[in-house]
Amino acid sequence: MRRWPLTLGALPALLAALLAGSLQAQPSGVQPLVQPAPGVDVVPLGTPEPLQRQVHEATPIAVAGPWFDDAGLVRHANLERLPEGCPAVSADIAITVSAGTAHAAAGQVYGYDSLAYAAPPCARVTVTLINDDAIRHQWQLLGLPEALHPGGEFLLEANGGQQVTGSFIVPGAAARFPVQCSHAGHATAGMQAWLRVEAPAPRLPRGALVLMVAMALTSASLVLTMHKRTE
Ligand SMILES: [Cu+2]
Repeated sequence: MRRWPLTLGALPALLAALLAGSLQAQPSGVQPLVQPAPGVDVVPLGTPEPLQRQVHEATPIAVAGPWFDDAGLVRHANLERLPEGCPAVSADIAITVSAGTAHAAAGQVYGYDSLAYAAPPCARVTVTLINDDAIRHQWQLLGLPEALHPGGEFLLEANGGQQVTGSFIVPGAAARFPVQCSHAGHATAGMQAWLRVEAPAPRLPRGALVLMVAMALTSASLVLTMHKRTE
C-alpha cells in the first residue's frame, strides 16, 4: 500500500516524459509508409511535368517515325530505308489528296478526289492529305513490307480542316496497294482508293523507231502500187 503514493507522485513526470518522447517521434511532414533502404534516394512526389507535345508551326516536310500535332498524325513513314529489291530510290513522287464529303462519288458519303495513284518501283512517295471536312479522315495504305512498316501500314490522319504530309518507299516489284480511311464506316461509305506500282513502259531506242516508220512507209507504198496495177 505504501507504493501507490510514490507511483502516483511520479505519474506527472512520467506522462511528461512520454509526451515529450512522442512529440519528438512525431513526424514533421507526411512520411512514406515504407522506409527506403539505406543509400536509396527518395524522389519527392510533386506536380508531374506536363507531357511534351510536339507542335509544328506549319505542315512539316515528310518526317520518319510516328508524329502528331494539332494538324494530325503520321505513322510508319519511311524516308530512307530501302525495301528489298531496291538498290536505290528510283524517283520522288508527290501525291496530293483531298478528302471529305465534297469528294464523294455519287451515292457515297465520303471520298478522296482521286481513286487511283501510280508510282514506279522503288519510288519515294510523299503524300499530302488535305481534309476538307470538319471530322478526321485518314489515308491509310496497307500491304507494304512489314520489315519496314509494322502491320504493313503507312498512315496519314488529318484533323478537321487540316493537312499532313508523310513519305514511304514502295517496293521494287509491281503491286497494287489498297488505301482507305479506317474510321468506322468511312471506307464502306466511299473513302477507298488504290496505289499502283508498275514499271513505266520500256522506251524504244531511236533507231528502232526510225526503222518502224520506214517499214510502215514501204508497206503503204507497196499497197498503193499494187492497188494501182489492179485498176
Ligand atoms: Cu474518314
